[in-house]
Amino acid sequence: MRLPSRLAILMLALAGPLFAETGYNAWLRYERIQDSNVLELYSGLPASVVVLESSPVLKSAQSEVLRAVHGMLGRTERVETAVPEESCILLATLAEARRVLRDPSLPAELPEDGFFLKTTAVRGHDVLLVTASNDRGILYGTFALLRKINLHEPIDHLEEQQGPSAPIRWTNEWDNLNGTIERGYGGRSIFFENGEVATDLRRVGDYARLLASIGIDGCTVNNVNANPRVLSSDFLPQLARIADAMRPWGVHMSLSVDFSSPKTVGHLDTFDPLDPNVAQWWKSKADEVYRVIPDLGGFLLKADSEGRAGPSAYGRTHADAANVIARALKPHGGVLVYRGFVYNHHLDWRNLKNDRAKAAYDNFAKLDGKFDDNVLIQIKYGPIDFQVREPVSPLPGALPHTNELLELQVTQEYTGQQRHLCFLLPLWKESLDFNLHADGRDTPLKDIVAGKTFHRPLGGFVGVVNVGRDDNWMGANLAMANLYAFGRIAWNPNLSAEKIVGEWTKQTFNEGPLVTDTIDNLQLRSWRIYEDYTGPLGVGGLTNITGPHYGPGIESAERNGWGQWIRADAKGIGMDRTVATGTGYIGQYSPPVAAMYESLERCPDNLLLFMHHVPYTYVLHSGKTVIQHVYDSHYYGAAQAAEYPELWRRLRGRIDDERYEAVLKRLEYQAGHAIVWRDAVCNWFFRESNITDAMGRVGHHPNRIEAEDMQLTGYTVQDITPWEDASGGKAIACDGSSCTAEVTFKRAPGWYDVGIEYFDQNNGGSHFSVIDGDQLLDEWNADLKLPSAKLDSDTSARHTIRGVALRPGDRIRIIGVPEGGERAAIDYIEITQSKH
Ligand code: GCW
Repeated sequence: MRLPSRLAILMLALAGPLFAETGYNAWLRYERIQDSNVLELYSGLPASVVVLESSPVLKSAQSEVLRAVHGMLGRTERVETAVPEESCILLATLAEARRVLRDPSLPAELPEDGFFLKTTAVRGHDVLLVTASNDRGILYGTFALLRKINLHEPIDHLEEQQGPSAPIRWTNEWDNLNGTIERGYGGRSIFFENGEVATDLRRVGDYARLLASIGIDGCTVNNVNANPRVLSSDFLPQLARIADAMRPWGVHMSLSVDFSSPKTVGHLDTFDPLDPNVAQWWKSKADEVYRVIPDLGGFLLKADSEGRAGPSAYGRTHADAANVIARALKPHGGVLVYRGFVYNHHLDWRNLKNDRAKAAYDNFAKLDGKFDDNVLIQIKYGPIDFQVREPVSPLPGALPHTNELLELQVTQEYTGQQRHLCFLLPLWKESLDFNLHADGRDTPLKDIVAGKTFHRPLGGFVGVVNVGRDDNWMGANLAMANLYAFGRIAWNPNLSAEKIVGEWTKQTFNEGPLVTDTIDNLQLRSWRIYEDYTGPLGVGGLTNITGPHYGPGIESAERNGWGQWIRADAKGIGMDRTVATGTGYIGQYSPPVAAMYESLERCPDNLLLFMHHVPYTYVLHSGKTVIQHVYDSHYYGAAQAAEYPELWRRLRGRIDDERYEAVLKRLEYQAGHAIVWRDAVCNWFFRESNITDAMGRVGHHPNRIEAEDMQLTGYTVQDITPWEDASGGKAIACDGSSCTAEVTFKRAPGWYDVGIEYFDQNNGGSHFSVIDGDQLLDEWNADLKLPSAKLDSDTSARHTIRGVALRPGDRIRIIGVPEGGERAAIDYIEITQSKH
């Protein structure tokens, strides 16, 4: 029997917002294949796609085949519910496949969510089989098959088995019920608006499809800083709609819960985890939740951290807290995920023995073995907080009797917030491959968290993603590679960064080697370059940690309770975390790892300042002093970032204009902001150490004219705080309706690029125009949507006017027109000889 109508299925598959080239379809664009040699590879593709049983997930798999084949090959498959007398693509469970095909080479069993792709035959007809032990596995196998076509790989002799590295592969979304997203940089929530679940959840379904295509099987939809309302009875039916939207893609919803819920939602007078009424409350609540959402993955709990309620209120342990909820979830097959990110953010900075990095281990290692078997501890890869460079947390090696999850951050909170290109997979790979030598064995992190090392029943990977309503989900097209990479690495941590990024680029853009090579190369280098111009030698984030975690704010880390100290003074820098003289953090590692970090000789340069306090003149393995390394790496990193737009421009006309322009704008902005970072860090270190740059760059900017030195009409000079956020510590701002800054050009006649370093606050949209004599050179609005309303490194941005003919005596005038609270402020102009 033929299903109702293949057109109907195709229409269904193609329904939903079909944006042109906004990035909405991400890596599932299924671009039409033009190359006849490639098309030839699929000439034998069967014309029918067969699904023997009906389920929402199998329907998704089938519709995906139709959509992809239609997109890439321009053909419309016939849909069938029985194997026809002709070749077919068969999507079937292993049990069904064995019954229908009688192929003895089929495996007896497959791991959950794993799949087997096989070219086989029945009654003399070819069968392209996608089989698995469960429907979700079939869906994953289908995506794997379609990916092969998207990558232009042959599919005529398939015999391939794959399974996920770990049972849990989830994302966390830090969405608030009011529609905002904590550390989200891609627009407002797709799940919530105005305190309710969003009315239109089509995007949620589309997101679940993207997640399924990379093997993600769970999604925690609300912020770990959880609003207790999620557990209130009237809210649950709304949440069920989200679960409904994701279910056809095999994605389980889970919820972040607040530990004080028995009191705040349940109106008990306590939330003490050992109180029987509290235990009963969690039990009834879990029963209620599962009545409404039967396939809920479980609950996620952030307790006793950053002001969240927790068991310490009653002198109880994290195990007491986790287990009381886990027991309520257990009868329903749910898990309780407990965040390992627990630390005191009121640490006394004066005490040199205090160390936030020790917190996770100190809190949890002693509780190993005390957690129920449906509890998992979710641990960030580093001991601090998603910094651009951290050592691997020692905690995973210290929990042999506890289920673990590794938490990675896809949203670029500390790594440029999607305005900077920073492809994080190389960082994750380094962490995953790191050998913690737990138990004196070879124990790479990836094996521990997957549950392999200690033979745990559960384990896996969590990515904090925070997608939003922007067309391209994350606010930047190239940042979507981080999401793709997270899914692929959670599926198989042994895949190389080159392979994964290659897959992503080819599916997201197209097959031209110039395009793919350029983009792969940009992505693969971007994390280290970001590290180079932002944070040297493992010192940690030099960003404004009490603000938006974005631009430089070097001393913001010091002299407060947050514990991200860099311990810099006039002589030296770095946290002494040694056992011998420091905080003792290094002693949390197994002996071989501890021995490496404890020793100045053996500690790798890139973590030196995380582990040791050294003088600025300390000589690295590279032969450079610490201070010269800081200068050199920041100049090198900024110079590399300056090349990004140049490299990108080579792709003009080779990819669609929409994404070409959107990415170019970001890369140009990044090149400018890398200079803000470079100068802030170098100037700050220079002032602190009083050691000059051997290359003579730091503090010398011969092409720069400070705004405060220009002839000003209306503009007033402002001191900028912190001082390193502006060149010379000063800027000019306009409090009238329009102000002017003017300077006479005195250099040789020629072609120049004129860069204007201005401040793009988020509380207005000032207008700038630049005039040479009577001629308007350029004008623009300050509308970059940067994360601050102040004049500081978060808002400092550069606008470059290229190829301007200048000669001595030219009067260059900048006219700033403020708008709203934004003051059309300017830091400096920089006039360099044009390369073009
Ligand atoms: O790094 C911090 C973030 C917080 C976040 C916290 C966490 C959701 O700045 O915004 O809170 O980590 O991971 O819980």
